[in-house]
Amino acid sequence: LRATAEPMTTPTLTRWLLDHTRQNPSQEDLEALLSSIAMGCKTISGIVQRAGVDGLDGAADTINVQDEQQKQLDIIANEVLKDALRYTGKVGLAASEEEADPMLVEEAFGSKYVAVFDPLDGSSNVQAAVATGTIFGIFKQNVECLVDDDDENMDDDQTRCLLNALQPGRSLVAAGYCMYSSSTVLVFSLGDGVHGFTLDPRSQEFVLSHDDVRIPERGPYYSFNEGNAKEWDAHVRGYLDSLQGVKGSRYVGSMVADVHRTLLYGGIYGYPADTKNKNGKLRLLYEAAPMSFLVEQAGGRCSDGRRPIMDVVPSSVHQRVPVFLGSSEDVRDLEAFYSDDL
Ligand code: AHM
Ligand code: MG
Repeated sequence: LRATAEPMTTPTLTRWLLDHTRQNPSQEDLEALLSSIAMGCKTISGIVQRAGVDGLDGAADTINVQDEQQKQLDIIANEVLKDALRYTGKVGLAASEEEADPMLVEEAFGSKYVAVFDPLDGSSNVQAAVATGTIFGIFKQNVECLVDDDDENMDDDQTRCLLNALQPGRSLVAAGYCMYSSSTVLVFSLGDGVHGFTLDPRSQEFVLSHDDVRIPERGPYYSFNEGNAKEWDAHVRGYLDSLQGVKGSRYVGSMVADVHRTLLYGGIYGYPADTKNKNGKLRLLYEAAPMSFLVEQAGGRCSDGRRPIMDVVPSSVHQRVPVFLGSSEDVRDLEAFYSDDL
């Protein structure tokens, strides 16, 4: 077959990944991982869309490690993603919002990659059919991980392997999210820009819809849960006061949807610490860090108020962190409100 100079149609994710692998052979593993995650997201998208019909939009009778009542869909989405990752044979360790501890993947002991994910973020919105999403990040293992079943030191080996999950956002090699909303959109970065693909409901293929996403330096919206304002510190309250009459307010209450809008239109998204939650609500490893990776790759900025989120090294899997991310100039303005008391 003779290749034409210009592609005639919008590339599907499958074709885009094939082209990308040809140009970046060293990223072959990552592209295989991304392909499997995309399959998992497609499955979750179908399940979320039918949840009201299938009676799956309610709570489960289980509590997760963070003392949150799980939704039925949290549990299902977690299983779908675990399966999708397991069968790649490339992920040796996986950490999920819905699992107390990172999981060693038996089928792939010793393999190079660590996956972290929030299978269905914003699931409290599901009953109202509001947007939800899957967030994921991929690290390379940085601690040698060899587990020998016959070895009397097996427990020590496993403990050492689990350390691979505690890496800062700066070490991510890929991250992304899939948003389940009026359309299903997969947005990811392999470390060279941000790309978005929309699921075509007819062909069930992801097609390129957002090539090389760049976040504007300033944006028109701020996105905070202002119901918590009384609990915030004076820095955040001061910053929010400075925005009144300057920016519009938009808050879905699903991080994926709020970050997606912020990436496309610009502005700032924040979930600050408050008097009840000293480190905020969002989890560093599988929410804040992957989103920060994407926002930085799109030219934006991410901070906990005083330092880049990407530099925060987790000491535990479910550690929380205050989050401010979005347009670089907007996040700098917020940081200036913190600089007084450094
Ligand atoms: P979850 O992981 O339990 O779904 O919680 C995370 C979600 C984010 O998607 C969202 O930004 C935030 O919680 C909303 O919290 P709140 O309802 O306090 O505004
Ligand atoms: Mg979450």
